[in-house]
Amino acid sequence: MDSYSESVYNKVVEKDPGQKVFHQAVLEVLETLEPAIQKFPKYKENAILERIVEPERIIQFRVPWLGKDGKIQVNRGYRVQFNSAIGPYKGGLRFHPTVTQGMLKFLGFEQIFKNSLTGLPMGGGKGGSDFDPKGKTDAEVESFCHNFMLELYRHIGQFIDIPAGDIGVGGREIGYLYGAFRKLTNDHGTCVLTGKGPLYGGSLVRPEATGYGTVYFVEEMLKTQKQDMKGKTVCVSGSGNVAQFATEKCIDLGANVIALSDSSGWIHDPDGIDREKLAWIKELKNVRRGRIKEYAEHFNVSYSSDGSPWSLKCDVALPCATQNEVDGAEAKALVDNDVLAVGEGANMPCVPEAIEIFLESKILYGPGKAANAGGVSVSGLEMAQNSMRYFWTREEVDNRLHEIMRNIHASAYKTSEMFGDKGNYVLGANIAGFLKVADAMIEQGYTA
Ligand code: NDP
Ligand code: 2IT
Repeated sequence: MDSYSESVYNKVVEKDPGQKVFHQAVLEVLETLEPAIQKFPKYKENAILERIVEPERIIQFRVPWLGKDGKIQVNRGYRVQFNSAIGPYKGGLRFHPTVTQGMLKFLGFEQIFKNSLTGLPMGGGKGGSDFDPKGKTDAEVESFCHNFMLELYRHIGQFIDIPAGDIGVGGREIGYLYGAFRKLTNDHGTCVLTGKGPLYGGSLVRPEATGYGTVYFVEEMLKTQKQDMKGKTVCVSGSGNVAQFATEKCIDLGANVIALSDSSGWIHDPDGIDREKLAWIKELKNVRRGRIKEYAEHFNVSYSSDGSPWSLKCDVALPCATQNEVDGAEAKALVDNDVLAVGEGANMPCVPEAIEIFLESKILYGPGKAANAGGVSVSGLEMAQNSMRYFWTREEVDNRLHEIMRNIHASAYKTSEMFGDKGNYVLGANIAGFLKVADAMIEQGYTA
């Protein structure tokens, strides 16, 4: 890195030495922005890098709630309002016991560039809690969501900050959060959350959007090599929202998904997951809230709590679980097994060494900021529909999602070419996302 970028990175580490995943996300972006920073001196002159790594605002709050035994529990809630240069803060809420301020800063930082790439007017934010929804009753989750909103409601709004789902926050949680917001504010019909149920203002195709969008992005990458998804063998990690709908779109396009996972282990189904099996998985995960191991028992396939799906031979790999889930050895195994394309449904699922291996081997590698932008894109479309007080059909939303994913691919590809590394989607996506936000920051003056 040049000395300017390096000094910005060193300050980030010095200020918050414990926030490792945030450092990782910042380092990747700074390294890839270098050609743009060198080409356009205005970014250094306007201290854009120093400003863009610092969240505009972070809210941290206490969330007391009632356990099923009637005892008071306490968790920590956060909202990181990272950058609002091009639109109100926009990004999901994560409920997972590992959530820290540093994790939400990494996710909020990534969201700035992702949201910019969608072409819609959305800034970057992220929030959540160290609350663990696993094993909790519906009543406990409802109590937590109500108490979380009891503080969050004063910081969000359709023109301020619009949260949505992420790990541990799906339709059930958004429903409870929205109900609490409505009760607290006597305000219905404005778009304060996305991912709402279609009965109360949600957009069709929002649940499917991240997974579908990831596969649309992979399709675009494959097209550059005159390939498509038909007949491809696919490994997917995770079995939550993103993994389920990535699998569904693979089935739609004639590909064969042979692996899925959760945080306990992974299944290998060599015959492939068909629509019926996928419907069974959706019921298992979204209704019964069970473990993927039950799939192996029910369909008599193999299950392992060691290793990962990345040891299998596949044409396409879709990490759709969580950050840093693909290490260097797994990336090497994928490349050695002739993987054609990797599309990140999750945020930052590949460690830096894995990314380097993918880039060096010249496989098609679609980073999360581009490949998983379909979710937030349809969130943007939900906001648009709510503003119009109107609904689009499923087909209309899906067509718009598809077009947005094609545009994101074209923009990342074109930018990689412009900056001298054609086909490096990491560089292309980071620079394309950055330029728009950085220019908006400059136009609005240094205090904005
Ligand atoms: P879900 O909560 O629906 O599913 C998460 C899945 O990942 C589960 O199978 C979960 O297993 C697994 N998982 C979570 N944490 C870990 C871990 N530490 N180790 C191994 N497996 C883990 O979340 P989503 O599907 O919504 O999110 C998945 C990824 O996609 C995240 O990185 C998220 O940030 C990203 N994303 C989500 C978007 C959305 O619209 N929902 C949009 C863009 C990106 P288990 O049940 O055992 O915990
Ligand atoms: O990481 C992400 O892009 C999301 N969790 C979705 C954010 C959103 O506002 O829909």
